[in-house]
Amino acid sequence: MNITKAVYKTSAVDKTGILNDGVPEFAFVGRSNVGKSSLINALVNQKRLAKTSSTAGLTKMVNYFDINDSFRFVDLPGYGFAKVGKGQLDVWASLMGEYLLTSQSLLTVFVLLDIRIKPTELDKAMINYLVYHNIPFRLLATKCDKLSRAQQNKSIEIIAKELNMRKEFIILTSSEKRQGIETLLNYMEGVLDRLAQSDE
Ligand SMILES: Nc1nc2c(ncn2[C@@H]2O[C@H](COP(=O)(O)OP(=O)(O)OP(=O)(O)O)[C@@H](O)[C@H]2O)c(=O)[nH]1
Ligand SMILES: [Mg+2]
Repeated sequence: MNITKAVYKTSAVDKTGILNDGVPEFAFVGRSNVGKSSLINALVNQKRLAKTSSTAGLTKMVNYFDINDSFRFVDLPGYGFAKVGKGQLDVWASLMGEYLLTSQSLLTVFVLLDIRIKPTELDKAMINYLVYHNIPFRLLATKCDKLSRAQQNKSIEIIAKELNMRKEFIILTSSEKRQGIETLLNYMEGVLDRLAQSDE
């Protein structure tokens, strides 16, 4: 699949802003700074569609991007940002919960994990939440350019074991080197094709 058009649509700061107009969505979640916005930019081949930052906790809203006039990417706020106070954490949890549970056209949630870091309790909580609520998801390892191929293999085995998943379930990516971008686009194309068939 080629992405030929990608435009910012809107942002939701609370549940009233969550879109439910039938357009299929792929959402990106993960710890703050894991590389969600960078991955969206790599997928659409633009440098600055989704705002990225070396300052953790930049994306605080649910940001929607229209892709090829037919589906959406949704950049979700990162979790595990140390400087966030309890009040803000509640806002985050309620916005995320609202998004994940009420989005009728959510096709897949991509859970991003830094290839160099063992999954945290928050990563596990997120995955358990998706399993519990029967929300389809895939795991993505990010920033793979930071490791050699041999180290990537080793890390992916550790991560898979920690999460009780098969390592084939994790797609290795690098926004910097465009590793895994085509695999990810093909995966999404497959999901969209199946949706089109089920609608016929
Ligand atoms: N080397 C390398 N750095 C990356 C990669 N992806 C992201 N980064 C860097 O990691 C930092 C965070 O990236 P973002 O895309 O802003 O992360 P995010 O998950 O959107 O963060 P929040 O919006 O704060 O939740 C930036 O400094 C990026 O340049 C990658 O594939 N390789
Ligand atoms: Mg971001």
